[in-house]
Amino acid sequence: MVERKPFYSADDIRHLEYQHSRPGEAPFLRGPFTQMYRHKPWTIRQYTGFANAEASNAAFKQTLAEGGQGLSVAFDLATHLGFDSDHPAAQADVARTGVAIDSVEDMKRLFAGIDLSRVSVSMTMNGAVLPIMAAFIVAGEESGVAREQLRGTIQNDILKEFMVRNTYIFAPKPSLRICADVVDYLSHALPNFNSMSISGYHFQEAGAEPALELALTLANARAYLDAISARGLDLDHFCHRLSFFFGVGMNFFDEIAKLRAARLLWCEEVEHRGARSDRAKRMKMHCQTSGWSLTAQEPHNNLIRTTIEAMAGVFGGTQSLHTNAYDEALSLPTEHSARLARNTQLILQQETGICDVADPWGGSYMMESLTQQMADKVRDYLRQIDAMGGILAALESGWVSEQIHGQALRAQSRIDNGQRPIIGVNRFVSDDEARPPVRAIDADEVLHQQRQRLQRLKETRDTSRVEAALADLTTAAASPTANLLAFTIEAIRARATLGECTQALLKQMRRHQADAHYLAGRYGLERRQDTQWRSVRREVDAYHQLLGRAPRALLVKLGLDGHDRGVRLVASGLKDAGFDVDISALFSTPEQVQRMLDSAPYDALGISLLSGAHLPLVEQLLNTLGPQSCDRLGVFVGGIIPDQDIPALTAMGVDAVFPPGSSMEAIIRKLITVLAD
Ligand code: SCA
Ligand code: 5AD
Repeated sequence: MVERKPFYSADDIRHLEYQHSRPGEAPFLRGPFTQMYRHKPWTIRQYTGFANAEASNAAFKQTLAEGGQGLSVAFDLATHLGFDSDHPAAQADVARTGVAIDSVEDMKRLFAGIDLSRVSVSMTMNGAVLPIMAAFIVAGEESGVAREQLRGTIQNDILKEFMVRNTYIFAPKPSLRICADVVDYLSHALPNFNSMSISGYHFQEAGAEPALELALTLANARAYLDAISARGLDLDHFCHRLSFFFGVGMNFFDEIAKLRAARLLWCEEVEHRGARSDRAKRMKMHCQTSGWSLTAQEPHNNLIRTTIEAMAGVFGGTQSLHTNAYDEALSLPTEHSARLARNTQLILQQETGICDVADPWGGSYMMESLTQQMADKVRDYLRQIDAMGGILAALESGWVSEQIHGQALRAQSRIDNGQRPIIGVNRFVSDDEARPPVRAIDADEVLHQQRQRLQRLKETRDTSRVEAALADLTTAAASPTANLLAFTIEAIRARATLGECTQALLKQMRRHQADAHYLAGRYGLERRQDTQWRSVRREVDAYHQLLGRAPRALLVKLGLDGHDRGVRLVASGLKDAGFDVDISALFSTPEQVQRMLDSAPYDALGISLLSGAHLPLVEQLLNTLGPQSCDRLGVFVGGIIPDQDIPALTAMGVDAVFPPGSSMEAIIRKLITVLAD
């Protein structure tokens, strides 16, 4: 958190350089537009996608009918990682965390009956950006919308995937080339489409505090500017289509200050590189309220948290906003929870008067001072990153991961020891809370349909045309000057699938695999004075004595789920409590887990799953391991697991399930009880 004083006065802002600037004027600290929401309120843009194209299309139409003002597509994990729905590695994950898209036919179904020349569409896609962007362009083309009319945003921010979100396909270098190809192509062919949404949100979700979130976002943005400018593209030609994306958590004042500081720092950066037009210099952003800040306990409290976060986003001057649904920590939103989330924004826009004044916090002694402090803190981080040789070097050295994970550990230790209050979790806990209904997705049905559709597509297309287009794409991947988006569009138009395009590229660029890490020592250090923690440590010590060695746990990530904040926290907590701990790489298969288990005498197996695919994946794993291993091991599952799935997991042999919000001591105590049993 940025340092606070008990009160602020004119003395705190007298020296500030930008205090007399106006909204809509460089350096845009006070907002990108003069009139801000008076002229046009932010876009209500709710991230939506599940099951198949038809179901998501219906949800899009509903959102537009009920006050949504733009669309935002959530794709499933198979699509993110470049697998068609019939790929063996993707089976458990199809359709769960977003919509399954295999071909341009699916993309056309996704937008059927929606006028793409009028509604702007954001697509959160990074790994498989080429086939998805290509499918969108061809879908527009075939529904009669000219490229110049297509409006929207492609996330196309691969660097943060290597740092946190983990939906990469290729290694960083070829991935950067793909990003630049997309920006280059769109800047000429789709002048109204934002070619990147450079994201801080996922850093915050993974544990970064606001200043670190902003610093990493700007550091990545600099790397993109370097890569794109190296092609000779003029900043004034493409920069206004680089957009930004931030998370907004519960740290109300800092979040507003962060968004104001972000515009200031971006303007300075772009000016420094020689941009002339205001369009290039003004940062535009989307914000999303924090998923991490929401709790599985007393989920209705999340409506209140989201409202407060949404207000910070709006006071910070965002152009577009997603408000999370209150059942976030339980499953994907239901129709009802999605409606309430959207209404939160409609109420802010239409009932409160908040839109009447641009930058309402401008001139506040505290806010101006905090904005400056935030900017200074971020500049400090940027200097550190520069000193390491830039963000790619900082990433490779492990510094980025250590910073984020270190802050996540600190937050967790402060929640676990009660210093950071979370109502309903570590204060004022209720024992008779009602659990709301959650959305269930029939993933098996979607899987079946998608397979049939793929088969039909492959039967009816011109195979030789597809093969030729894919061969051209492979050749283009070997030639640094070819634009890969242009070649992918040809393949997609010929009805090549997303998986086939990815395969064609993989002939030249191998699939990237990262190692898994966690930090030891940090969590225990934060809690060393705390009696609760000491007593848990004593229990682990006693068990250690009994075994004659430290208890040993293997923590694994299965399927295509790349969310690893939870598994890394638990690994650090167990280690500091006295366990020996290993964690698997992401995307482990049951066979890989079996090999790891065979390599050392493990006592506990922890499985982390936030993707909704827990039932099939845990079943597959435990079947592969067989009853003997399962009986010998304590088996634990953590993540987003709806209550109604717990009996099925128990019947498979799972000893305990830990939902979001489980404290470290609750997890460790349960492990010891089960293992000692
Ligand atoms: C707007 N305009 C104004 C104005 N307000 N002009 C004058 N005065 C004002 N006050 C103009 C703009 O310049 C623009 O025109 C047009 O009106 C539309 O406004 P906009 O501000 O550009 O708004 P929008 O079209 O909504 O675009 C917002 C933004 C875009 C630029 C931020 O990139 C966007 O929509 N991003 C959304 C990203 C997103 O949804 N991501 C979801 C990630 P011109 O275009 O002519 O300038 S979900 C995720 O990643 C988390 C989950 C996960 O999976 O991990
Ligand atoms: N639909 C709606 N919201 C989603 N989120 C992730 N996937 C979806 C989806 N398919 C939201 C959750 C999560 C954040 C990253 O995005 O709020 O925390």
